[in-house]
Amino acid sequence: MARKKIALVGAGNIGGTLALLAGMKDLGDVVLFDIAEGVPQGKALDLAQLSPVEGFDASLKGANDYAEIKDADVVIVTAGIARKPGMSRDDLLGINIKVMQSVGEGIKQNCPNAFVICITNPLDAMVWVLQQACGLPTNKVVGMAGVLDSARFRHFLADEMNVSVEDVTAFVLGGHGDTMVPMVRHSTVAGIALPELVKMGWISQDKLDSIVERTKNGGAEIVGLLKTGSAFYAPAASAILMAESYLKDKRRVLPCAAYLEGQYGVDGLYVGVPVVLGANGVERVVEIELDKTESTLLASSVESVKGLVAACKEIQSKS
Ligand code: A3D
Repeated sequence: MARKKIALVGAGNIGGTLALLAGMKDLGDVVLFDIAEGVPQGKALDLAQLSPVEGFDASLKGANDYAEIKDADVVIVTAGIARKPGMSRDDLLGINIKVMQSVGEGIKQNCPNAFVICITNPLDAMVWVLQQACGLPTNKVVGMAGVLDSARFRHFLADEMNVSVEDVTAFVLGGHGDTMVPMVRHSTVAGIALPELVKMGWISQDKLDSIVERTKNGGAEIVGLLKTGSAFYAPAASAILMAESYLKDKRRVLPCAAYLEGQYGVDGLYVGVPVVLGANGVERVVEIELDKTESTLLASSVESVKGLVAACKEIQSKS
């Protein structure tokens, strides 16, 4: 059986880490694409020289020509610019729209059957632009944010309660930004929901509230520390988890930015919701009943995504 082909569009901090993880997990042959000449080639060569040490056979290649992503099974997109300190995700909009249009064209021409995962910010708007530009079916184009946001939530909770991260489940709904909705009622330690754990004295309500806030600002916290870019290890690992679920038809239930057509009362937008990811891409959107507070928070998150998409449409209509 031929090896799968993974195309990584953008060979920056996340792109390089994606290539490393795809190789270490033997997901398939990797092509790193970037407009910067030499960068994808240099990273690919460095990683290829790591393969004998780690013992994987996947090939790694760098490219500046879209023809090299031909027939890729999975495309993970990080092309664009990342946030600098003091810069909001929305500031990235104008620049990254143009990047998504060129990447979308490259995908349309070379790998129209791929499963596409967008990471470029502002995420919920960029995945919308990318899907429009590449024209692939909406179940084959998703955004990565929820796996990362819920991993951040899980890490903070496990750290606070001094338990294994493996036993903490969490998920986050809504757009990727400070309006995201960490779902307290649906997050657990070994199946015990967080409100129950507050009653049991495992965590105080104040601490839980501060962890929810810290999760919402998880990206900005790292931007503030790094000063020259944004998080890349955990974002890369999160997208690889999604790619693996697709390639191996695992049908993991993961929070992703998925195209909604009526679910959660949203139509025609990408919003973070739990979905089943399998060989057909997004196989099912998991629609849970929300209480009043959750509905209000989600509605405000959806409004901010709508605002971003409207801004994209305006910029596109002028260009
Ligand atoms: P960075 O290390 O700057 O890499 C971006 C790469 O894109 C650079 O190598 C550029 O040369 C390349 N590039 C720019 N324009 C193009 C183009 N037109 N075609 C191909 N390549 C191009 O950034 P990064 O890897 O740290 O982050 C990449 C993106 O992910 C940014 O938009 C971040 O804001 C975003 N990000 C999202 C999350 C989410 O959870 C959604 C988390 C972290 C970062």
